[in-house]
Amino acid sequence: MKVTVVLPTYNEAENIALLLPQLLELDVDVCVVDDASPDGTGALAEAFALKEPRVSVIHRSGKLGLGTAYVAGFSHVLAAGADAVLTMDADFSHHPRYIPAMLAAIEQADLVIGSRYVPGGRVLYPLHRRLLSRVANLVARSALNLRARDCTAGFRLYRATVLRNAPIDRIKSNGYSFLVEMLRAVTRQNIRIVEVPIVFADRTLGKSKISSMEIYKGMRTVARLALKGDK
Ligand SMILES: Nc1nc2c(ncn2[C@@H]2O[C@H](COP(=O)(O)OP(=O)(O)OP(=O)(O)O)[C@@H](O)[C@H]2O)c(=O)[nH]1
Ligand SMILES: [Mg+2]
Repeated sequence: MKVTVVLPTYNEAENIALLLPQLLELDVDVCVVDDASPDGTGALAEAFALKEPRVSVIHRSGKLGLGTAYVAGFSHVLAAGADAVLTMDADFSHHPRYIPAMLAAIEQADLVIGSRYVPGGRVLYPLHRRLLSRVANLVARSALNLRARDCTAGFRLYRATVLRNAPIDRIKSNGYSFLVEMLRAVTRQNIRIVEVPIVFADRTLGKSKISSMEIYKGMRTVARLALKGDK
């Protein structure tokens, strides 16, 4: 099975300098989706791509958001023949050490989630962010009737068929709430979901991009989807 990692980046130069070599030790290809990061992440990724044919880079014109970065990455890697697509944050919150367990789990599943909220999973965030993450997850899960324990996780491994059958171009949200809307879109296909426990660590390098605007937009997305019902 050819597995490609879609790695959205915005100002993650220090992190990808360490992460790309670790990913390349695994049996995966990598597609970096960089939004013209001012810190030179795009150029650094390009230097890796020159040396290593398993790395490709999509350069976008500016910070266009996490959701559209995933969508751009999905179309690129599906066209290049990926059988499964892994998404993860580039800041080591999603540690590559969990990827082998996720790759093993996809043999019996259509979607594997690197999950903070199954036994063995944990979140090493400061208390206020832990609470925020819990509440966001609980609200999304109950309002939208989602089957996963961790509905807001960006650490996911999708079979290509799942992505091909999902109405991705109809997804309206772009930032972090894209993940919830995406989960809702794919779980309508009645797919097999397996959650692999992960310990989610806070970033140690680089800066956070999440803003209170994103949190507000996330709540608005859940409300919009819940009100729409099953239509
Ligand atoms: N291409 C692209 N990547 C983005 C954008 N926004 C965030 N990212 C990347 O998406 C991943 C998650 O973003 P983070 O800033 O780590 O968000 P977070 O994990 O909620 O916040 P922290 O806990 O502070 O790290 C990281 O790899 C970012 O570099 C964007 O607009 N475009
Ligand atoms: Mg992060």
